[in-house]
Amino acid sequence: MRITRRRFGQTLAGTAAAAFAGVTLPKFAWAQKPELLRFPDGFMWGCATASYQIEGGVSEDGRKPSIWDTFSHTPGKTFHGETGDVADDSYHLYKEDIALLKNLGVKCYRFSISWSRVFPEGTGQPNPKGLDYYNRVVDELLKNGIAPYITLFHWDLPQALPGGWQSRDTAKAFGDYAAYISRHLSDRVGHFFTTNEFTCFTDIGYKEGRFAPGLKLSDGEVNQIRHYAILAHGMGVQAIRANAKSGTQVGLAENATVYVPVMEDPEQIAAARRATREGNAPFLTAILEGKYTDGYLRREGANAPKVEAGDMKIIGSPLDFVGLNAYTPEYVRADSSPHGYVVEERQASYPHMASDWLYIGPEVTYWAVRNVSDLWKPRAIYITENGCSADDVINSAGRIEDTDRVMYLRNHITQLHRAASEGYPIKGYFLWSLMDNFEWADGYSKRFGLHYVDFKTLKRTPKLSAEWYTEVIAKNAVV
Ligand code: GBH
Repeated sequence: MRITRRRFGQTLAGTAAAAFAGVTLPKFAWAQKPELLRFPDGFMWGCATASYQIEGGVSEDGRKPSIWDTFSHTPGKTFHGETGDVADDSYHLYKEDIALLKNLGVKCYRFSISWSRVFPEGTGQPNPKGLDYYNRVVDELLKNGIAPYITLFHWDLPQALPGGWQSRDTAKAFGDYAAYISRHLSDRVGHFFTTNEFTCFTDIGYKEGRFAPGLKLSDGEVNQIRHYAILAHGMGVQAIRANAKSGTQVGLAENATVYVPVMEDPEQIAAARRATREGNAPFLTAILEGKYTDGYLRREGANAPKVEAGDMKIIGSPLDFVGLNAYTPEYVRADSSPHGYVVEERQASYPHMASDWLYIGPEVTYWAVRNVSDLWKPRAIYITENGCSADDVINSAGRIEDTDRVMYLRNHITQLHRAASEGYPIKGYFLWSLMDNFEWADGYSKRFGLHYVDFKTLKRTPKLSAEWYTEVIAKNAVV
């Protein structure tokens, strides 16, 4: 087909067309350099970390152990018996870490508070020196123009709490802790996440035993733990509402299972929505609907959680935003089973990053936002974590050329751009992670950072991905 000058001109913006006046036009419109994929003005680019993974300083200034101190010091539980005793030593090096954030140009930083630094016994008397550390971090961030976003609970439960998440009292203790933190920090911190990733501190800790506290309890016991966990979230939301400065925004950071339709037709997309609702029934669905689905209660039968009057109302407390940690997809197809969908089995050849579980599927970043948004219409959504492990090495020039991580991130952020451009209420993105850190049961063997950390010297070195992310933030676009 012949493309006339007139037709071609219509496909270009006025300024671009003017630039071509008088020159021979290329044959096809798509030969033009495309515009960058820009994000909405004010989009919040950030990085994320968590207390036990970066802080070290485990017995300083009155901090007492969390269940992760106990677990990592138990032989055989973590890679090479590694622990968070020192980690990145961010307890002492936090100013250096905030300088790294500043160099990236991030607008915000998501970090978590070590509950047992502030309440060494989990409840009762607070430890002012513990809070002081977070006062220093918050002040240093603000001094550098970076908005602090605080996660209250990222798995490091105070060891002193009797029964841990097996006890309903732990939910109540979490509410008291949330009240105290929000009372003292909300003059400077505008956003709080209650908990991070329910399955990791309930199912993986209490059923599979691969995370702290390393138990293998029955389905009924685990469902009760899950219930106390979401109850804690709800109590936390209410405590923050009652104690924080007005206008403080509250949400959570959840690794909801992300269902990607096998193809984009209305039937498969509807199946992905159904799967999102049922597949996340014990956690996100219960929180955003204020009830357990009939399907979940039926499936669990006698093992379903015991719910006290008023619990579901607390659990369903309205949120200002939903935070989604997006890593790995499940592919779903519509079928005629009672739920109307089937989750596809993963082929052995399906590609993954350095962590065996980290299957590559950039569409998760789009579908995480879209499924949750279509189902529950939250006011705002953040991607609270996305990133990957890679087998980083320092080359002979002293550089870490992590092109695989850049590939991973570029594709995910492109998918996030799609969600933003379709009008979904996506407000920000936190890259996991600012720097290599203690990767839980994998110890220091899996690196997720934009900065390489030499765990002997604690020296931080920016990787190629840090350079790349700096450009993304500066241009507010995929680069
Ligand atoms: C997040 O979890 C965490 O919030 C963060 O602390 C962590 O460092 C980051 O991602 C990277 O892992 O034992 O093989 O079954 C992501 C979700 C769920 C992934 C638990 C690893 C256990 C893997 N994680 N899963 S395996």
